[in-house]
Amino acid sequence: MTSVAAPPAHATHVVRGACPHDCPDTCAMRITVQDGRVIKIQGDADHPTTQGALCTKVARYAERTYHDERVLHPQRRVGAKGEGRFERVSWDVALDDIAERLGAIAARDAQAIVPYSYAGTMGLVQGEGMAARFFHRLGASLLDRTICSSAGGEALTASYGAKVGMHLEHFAESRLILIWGSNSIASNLHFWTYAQAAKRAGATLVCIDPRRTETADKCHQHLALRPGTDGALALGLMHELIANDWLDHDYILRHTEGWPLLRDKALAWPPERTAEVCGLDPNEVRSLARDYGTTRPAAIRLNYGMQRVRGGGNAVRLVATLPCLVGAWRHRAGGLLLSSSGWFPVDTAALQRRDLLGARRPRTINMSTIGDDLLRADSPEFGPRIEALVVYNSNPVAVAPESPKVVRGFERDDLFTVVLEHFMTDTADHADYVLPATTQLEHLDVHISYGHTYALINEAAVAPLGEALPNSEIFRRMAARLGFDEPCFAETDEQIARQAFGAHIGFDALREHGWVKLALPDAPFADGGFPTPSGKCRIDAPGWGVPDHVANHESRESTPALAARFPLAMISPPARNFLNSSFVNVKSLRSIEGEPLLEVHPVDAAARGLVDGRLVRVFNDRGEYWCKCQISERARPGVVNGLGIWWRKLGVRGSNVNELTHQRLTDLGRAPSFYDCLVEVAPS
Ligand SMILES: Nc1nc2c(c(=O)[nH]1)N[C@H]1C(S)=C(S)[C@@H](COP(=O)(O)OP(=O)(O)OC[C@H]3O[C@@H](n4cnc5c(=O)[nH]c(N)nc54)[C@H](O)[C@@H]3O)O[C@H]1N2
Ligand SMILES: Nc1nc2c(c(=O)[nH]1)N[C@H]1C(S)=C(S)[C@@H](COP(=O)(O)OP(=O)(O)OC[C@H]3O[C@@H](n4cnc5c(=O)[nH]c(N)nc54)[C@H](O)[C@@H]3O)O[C@H]1N2
Ligand SMILES: [Mo]
Repeated sequence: MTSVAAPPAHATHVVRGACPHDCPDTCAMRITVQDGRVIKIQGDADHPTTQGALCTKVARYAERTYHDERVLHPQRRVGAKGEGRFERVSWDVALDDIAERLGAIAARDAQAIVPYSYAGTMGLVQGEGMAARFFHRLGASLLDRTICSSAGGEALTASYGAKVGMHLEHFAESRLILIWGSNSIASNLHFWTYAQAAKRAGATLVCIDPRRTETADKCHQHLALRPGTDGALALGLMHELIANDWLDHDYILRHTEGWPLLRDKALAWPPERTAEVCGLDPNEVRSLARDYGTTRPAAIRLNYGMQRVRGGGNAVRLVATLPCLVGAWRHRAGGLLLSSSGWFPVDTAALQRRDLLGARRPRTINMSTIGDDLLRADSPEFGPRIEALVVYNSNPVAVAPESPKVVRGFERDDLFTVVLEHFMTDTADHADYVLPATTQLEHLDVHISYGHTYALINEAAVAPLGEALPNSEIFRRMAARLGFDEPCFAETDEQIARQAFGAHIGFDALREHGWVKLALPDAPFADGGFPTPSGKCRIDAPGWGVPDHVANHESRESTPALAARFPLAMISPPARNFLNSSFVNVKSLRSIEGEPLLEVHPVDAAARGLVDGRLVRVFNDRGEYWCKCQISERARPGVVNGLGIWWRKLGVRGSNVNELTHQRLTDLGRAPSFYDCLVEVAPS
């Protein structure tokens, strides 16, 4: 027997972590632990893209983990739904009752049970690992996870064949960077580091965003177009590339298919028409086209902000065509990055075990229409009424569109709702059971990134707090109670993590180094080689056709009568110090954000008698949202910016921006059109 010396009292050790949040940066973290408690969280200085820096939010992750409002024991509802009154119960009581309730529903039709989850953690183990196995084995409804990126994701797949693009690091060498539909400083900070390096080396930065963001402030130019007109702008740029022959004919010929069809469409978009639709000056269109047509290498950092409108998918396809037209891909610092997630060799079949469905083909529920779907009755088209929801890694009552309907759905007395959470969110308030989940400091996971090309490990730094359990363990225990005896339900988190990348990225290498860089070509499409069947960029894609500008669901052009009553377009981009609805309850971050705000241009404010700093009522036919008015030129005329997804209960009069958004979907990807929303504003 070997004896191990006890560590000296108060010794510290450092554990490798990965930020779990839904953000392109997926930072490598170093977690310092003392006496079983995390005392410090830092960005890993050795990780190439983290470079030792974390954002304000995650630098405070310990504050989140040790928050005195953490849910640390299973809770059973005693009050009315939404009231938030619960009593503590044991794990056995909670899990026995949940298994019995779900089992009884499944005996009639398991499709009446719906999992509801998104990217509260992006981990492959605590995300759709054991959870997906559980729901597949059960035969529950499938969930179409569309709430964030599926319009752009489908668009990239149509054009390039997968969600792939430039390496983050190479932006530092670009001479021109278009930051398109992204507030990088707020939501993609580690990209901004590379953009800054390029700027110092003489590159021009252009921001394309209806809002004058902090990122726009620091770019050389800002094109404040109307929301939902990016497709028109891309067509207008193409018009100028054609007219001035700034095209790379050789690249187009060898590495694209369908250009003549799009070329004809683009010829109908001279700068004047483009400017009229986009709300820009024709010279802004001309000068951007000249810069893009004549500067090498030119890169586009497209991001998901611009695809949350009806035509978001077509717009992404149009923008994604631009680097092919000018041959920007020839250089490693040219091309486009929307997402890098498609580069990762994730073994989804092993993680999620769809084969456990057998011959069953359950219906699919779109998470973006959960408001309507919870209120639907049985019907041949819809299938059974939803009788049970199991929510994890998501806060739908705050984040899903058209919350008046979402709330009504969650308030149904005949709905059985289980929520796995860290906190009593708006969604947890509506649960029958709230089950305490571990945070990233308390569980093992492995991660990919959608903004860089490194796989990462997250080791458990400390033991779970209270009675919290990892999501994986909660589903493992539910599976056991329902008698699921396939060997995959007995696998440990480490066994699941070891399957995540198959043989491509070894778990032991992740454990040893903390991260592993994917082996990819430097300039992936310098000589074509897109992951499509032909290896070409599909400008005309079978089943998708040729992209075109698609007007918003709600706008002056498409719905003039509605626009007469609700003349302002509202976008609702993230608040810098929150991560969607996460961190709203971390006091230090909430105090930086202050209160829910609506930015209104001075001209629009004057026309309505709005006063800076006063409460306003923002409304349309769907609902009302109260917040503080900030009169500011960050808003363009005709557009108001409702910042951040506040918890309803921490907002004004229990409301947040999603009171106003609708459930109509995007052209591709079946996604919500959060930023395609007409409203009116009045003093309150
Ligand atoms: N601090 C912080 N970081 C985050 C998040 C957060 O909530 N807070 N959220 C994370 C998540 S889930 C995601 S998906 C990513 C999102 O990250 P990005 O896709 O980079 O999007 P955002 O920074 O949210 O930027 C959206 C920007 O798009 C602009 N915009 C709105 N409508 C349009 C339009 O029609 N056209 C154009 N061109 N621009 C438009 C908005 O004004 C806003 O500045 O960020 C992640 N990072
Ligand atoms: N109006 C408007 N609405 C929007 C957006 C917008 O820009 N405007 N953005 C949309 C976008 S891009 C997105 S991605 C969605 C985001 O929607 P969600 O994915 O629902 O994101 P969050 O609001 O951050 O909620 C995640 C929840 O998961 C919990 N969580 C975190 N880690 C774990 C874990 O390990 N286990 C368990 N059980 N729970 C965990 C957190 O405590 C948090 O409450 O919102 C969308 N909604
Ligand atoms: Mo997102």
